[in-house]
Amino acid sequence: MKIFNKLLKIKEEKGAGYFVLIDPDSFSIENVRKKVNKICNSGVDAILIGGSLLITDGYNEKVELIKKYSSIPIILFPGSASQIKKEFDAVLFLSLISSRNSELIIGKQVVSAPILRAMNMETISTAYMLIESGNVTTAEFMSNSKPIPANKPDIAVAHAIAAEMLGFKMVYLEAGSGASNPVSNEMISMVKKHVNIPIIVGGGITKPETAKQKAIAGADFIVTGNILEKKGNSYLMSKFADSIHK
Ligand code: 1GP
Repeated sequence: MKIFNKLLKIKEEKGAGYFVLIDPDSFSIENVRKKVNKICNSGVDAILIGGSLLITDGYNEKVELIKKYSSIPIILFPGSASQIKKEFDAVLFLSLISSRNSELIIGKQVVSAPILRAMNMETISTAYMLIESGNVTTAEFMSNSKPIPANKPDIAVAHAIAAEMLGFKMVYLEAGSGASNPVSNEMISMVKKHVNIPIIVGGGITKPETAKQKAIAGADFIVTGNILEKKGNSYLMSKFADSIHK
């Protein structure tokens, strides 16, 4: 079964799905097995791997080991085309539709599309929107683009409708890693009302109760990253999974 269909099934069966984002820079090769086992045993539905920057060595080896030890899908959340590897089960094929930077909307995708096709990699086209979140996030800085104002859900809605019309499979409402404020429930529910494609929500979600509220507002998949890097414990991950799943 295609990974996208698996994700749809998870959403149907559990109400909403839970993704954990891991940044390859945040752990050592020696810790991969333990880290992946913890994630897979805590009710997480898929592992997203990626980061705007890769600073430390060992990326290739880490991805190979994550694939070896993971019993759930591993999906690339790409910061750049150089992060593509055959070990991924699928790639979130992102287009930064909230920007007006053509390189990030279509340029990078044109460079990576033939590589992905040659690998026969599953691509999940995802309309990626940065939402203003109280501080300048890495994604905002690196993309040199203006996020959608947090108090203008109608702008996010218009982008999401355009994304659906353009044939994207998913929409990602991104407050940015380590955001002070996650995407508001109001914005999520307004986007949900206007489009039928699944909505991923991430950035600054640090409490299971917050994740639950995002799922109730209409998020189909919730992503947490930072909070688990800080507190990396299975208990917290299980709490997130329980709060997100119905
Ligand atoms: C970032 O949405 C993800 O791309 C996760 O954000 O690290 O703040 O959980 P956090």
